[in-house]
Amino acid sequence: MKQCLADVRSAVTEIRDENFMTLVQSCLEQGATPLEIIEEGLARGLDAVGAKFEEGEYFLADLIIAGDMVTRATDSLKEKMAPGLTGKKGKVVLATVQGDVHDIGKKVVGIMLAASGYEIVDLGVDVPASRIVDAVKRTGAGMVGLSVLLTTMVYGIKEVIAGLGEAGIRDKVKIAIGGACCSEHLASEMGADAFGESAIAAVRVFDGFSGAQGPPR
Ligand code: B12
Repeated sequence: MKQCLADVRSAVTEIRDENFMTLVQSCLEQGATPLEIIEEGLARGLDAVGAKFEEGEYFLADLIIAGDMVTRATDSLKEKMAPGLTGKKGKVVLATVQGDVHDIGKKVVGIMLAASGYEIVDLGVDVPASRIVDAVKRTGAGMVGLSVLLTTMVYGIKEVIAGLGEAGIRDKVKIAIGGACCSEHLASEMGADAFGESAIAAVRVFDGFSGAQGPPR
């Protein structure tokens, strides 16, 4: 791994905010791609922060600062990524389920999907199932990506699927899930069509879906 990626990773792990954006910028100048910086630097750093939080070494305030550092870096790297084929591969509604405010992974997935040619309708975080179903109907999207990081909120996935069923459009929409607490097993248990473990996997999963027709508008 490039040394600068390891430096970005340890700056996040150790929550060193001073000169952080300069470090990210210099990593770009040394030839790392925005995606490498996000996946190998920022995201791995946050994994370590999460582990320290779980062990009781870090507190909620640390999660907030680390999350903010990574959000700033991700937003700035997004501008450096080449625009995709702007929506040629179809529309994807993205959301973090109700009760869960984790935003970063969903955003990264949105950046990668947009760069690879999807039109993204990002509904944000803590989104009730009814808003997701409404967005699918309004936009005619054939694909939905749900982000879930909290084990306690996984039933949000089932609610979205039930809502699409009640609206009579479940068979027109493909659904993928992802986030720290998700797995293949959870996807099949909840009735989702696929699980993706990373933003790169998300592109593979949605490429497998594309051609999903979406509901009539
Ligand atoms: C940063 C962070 C926060 C920040 C979030 C800031 C923000 N703007 O998003 C804040 C401080 C708000 C936060 C709050 C809390 N958090 Co928190 N948080 C994290 C942390 C450290 C990193 C998450 C992250 O952004 N990772 C980086 C991104 C890039 O990775 P990612 O989300 O996994 O996404 C990637 C893949 O999963 C995938 N993916 C993601 N979404 C999707 C969607 C689709 C469709 C696909 C295909 C793929 C995909 O692709 C992404 C890119 O590669 C995690 C630790 C961890 N290991 O996840 C804990 C963690 C998720 N949090 C946890 C907890 C407990 C909480 C709190 C309950 C703490 C508290 N006591 O209040 C609150 C909950 C608030 C709420 N209601 O949601 C626990 C969850 C435990 C569990 N299993 O339920 C974790 C695992 C920490 C831990 N080890 O204990 N948190």
